[in-house]
Amino acid sequence: MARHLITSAIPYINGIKHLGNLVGSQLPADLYARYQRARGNEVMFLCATDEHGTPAELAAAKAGKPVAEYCREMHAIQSEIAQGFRLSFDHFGRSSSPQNHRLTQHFAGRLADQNLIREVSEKQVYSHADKRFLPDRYIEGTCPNCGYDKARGDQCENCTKQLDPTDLIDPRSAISGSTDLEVRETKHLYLRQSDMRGKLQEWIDSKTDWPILTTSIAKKWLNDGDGLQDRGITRDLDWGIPVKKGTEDWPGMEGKVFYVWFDAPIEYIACAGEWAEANGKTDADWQRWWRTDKGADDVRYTQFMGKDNVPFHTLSFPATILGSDEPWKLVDYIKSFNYLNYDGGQFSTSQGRGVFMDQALEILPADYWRWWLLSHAPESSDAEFTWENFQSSVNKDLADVLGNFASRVTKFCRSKFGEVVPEGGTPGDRESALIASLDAGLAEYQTHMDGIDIRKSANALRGLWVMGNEYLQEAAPWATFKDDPETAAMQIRTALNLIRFYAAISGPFIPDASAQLLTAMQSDDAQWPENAATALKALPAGHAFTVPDVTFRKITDEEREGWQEKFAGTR
Ligand code: B3M
Ligand code: ZN
Repeated sequence: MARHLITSAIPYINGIKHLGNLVGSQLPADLYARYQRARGNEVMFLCATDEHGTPAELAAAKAGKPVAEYCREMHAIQSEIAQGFRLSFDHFGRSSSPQNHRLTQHFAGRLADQNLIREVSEKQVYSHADKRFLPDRYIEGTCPNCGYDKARGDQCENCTKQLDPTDLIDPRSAISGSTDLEVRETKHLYLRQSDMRGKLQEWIDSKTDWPILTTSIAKKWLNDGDGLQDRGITRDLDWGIPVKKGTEDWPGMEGKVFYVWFDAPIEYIACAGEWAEANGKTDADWQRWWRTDKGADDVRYTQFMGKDNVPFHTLSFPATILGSDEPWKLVDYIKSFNYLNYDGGQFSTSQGRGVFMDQALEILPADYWRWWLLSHAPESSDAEFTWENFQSSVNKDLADVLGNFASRVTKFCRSKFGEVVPEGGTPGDRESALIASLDAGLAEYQTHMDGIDIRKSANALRGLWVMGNEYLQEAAPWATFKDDPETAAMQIRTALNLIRFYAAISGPFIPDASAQLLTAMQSDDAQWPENAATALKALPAGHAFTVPDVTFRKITDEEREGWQEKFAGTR
């Protein structure tokens, strides 16, 4: 039995994510976790909310809530939506957990001990009215170059000139509008990533099996010069993990917190600690996933994320881990994704353009979305969601091919033989040919799932469903029945067994339909099939079943048009 540690990039706390976010990390991670469990492997699948940073503070302020309360509520909401999509996390943690506080402070202390942190004095703008330092983007004023009056502290949008906040004429806080600002000297911690170039280069070069998308981004940043600059890992904010050196105070760092991108990936580890606490487990129980000196040396660790997150996972986080010089598990494989666009444009959180996770579940069950998103995952290039494409995939693949197969077979059997697997007849050449193609199809499906080639996996699975339909079409038990009811019984027995076979192998993509079909077949045998010949004997003659309710319904043209209009913008 292999052991798989699987993490999905952790979604920001501020708001409900759209389908593009879902397909870029959490959903494919879930597909892989479900597949590995189905294959009998041991899995630890972790995700969490990313709760620190300015966006969380501002979203809380906008909602008129203390930030801790806002995060608690949003975590509960995101968690419920994740369950709605059947994301099978072993734990859905929070980057604001006590475990992550301790571990982040621990890593900072270790990095300091290894002489990988330096202190830097900087000038920053302080707002008296807001009682805080303002990051560049939260200062506005008039551009000295073109006179545009809403230029930001880092850049003028109008003439694109790069700016320093101190360049702005009449600067003001973008949060409160206050002009009561002052430039103050403040100290920050920098991680000396540049010292680690050699180690990182060597590690990335050893990953010859990574997807091109991941490696090309990693190498671009590594060789670009800019990518491995020393990185500020502290911020002047109230909300976040207080800067400490292990458990000790850090002189001069009072009132400061770690930068969100420093603590967020550490939450992958801390989350396992949260899992242990929530489930009455010991430290040893989670450390066997994360510490190579405590049993994690045989773990395979796979991360899932959108392409914009790749530099943080191929450079910054490994720099933290390698720099600590402690035996933490490093990632073995990084699966990254391009973007999913929406109906001729982009998903937009600010404009409410596109379908958000809560809205999706209000109009159709999870499996419909899971199937479309996974079978169109933006792997080799950006992909686009269109309602026409969604309607046609659902209606053809799910309703016509899989759903209709289950419905025709069970209804025909009920009307001619009753609700039991019929006996009699002997399998012949057609059945042997079916078994041979199923075996080949299953092998192909497994190869693609093992390689996390998601679109190819979906194609292979669809191919297996099609084989059943073609078999039924050619065998035509409704015609056979007239002269040769024994052979028709054998054909229907084969087809009923195919339904259970499909339930067993489709679970990673469409878990609810899979469970429904298994229940209808009155089977609790969800075992991954060894081979088709054995799988097609799982339900013997005389085994009772029921006709399932509609597994997948079709999407009408009116629905499609209505939804297209509804999700065009301004949520
Ligand atoms: N929250 C960005 C994102 O959701 C960020 C990922 C953190 S992974 C450690 O795309
Ligand atoms: Zn300008």
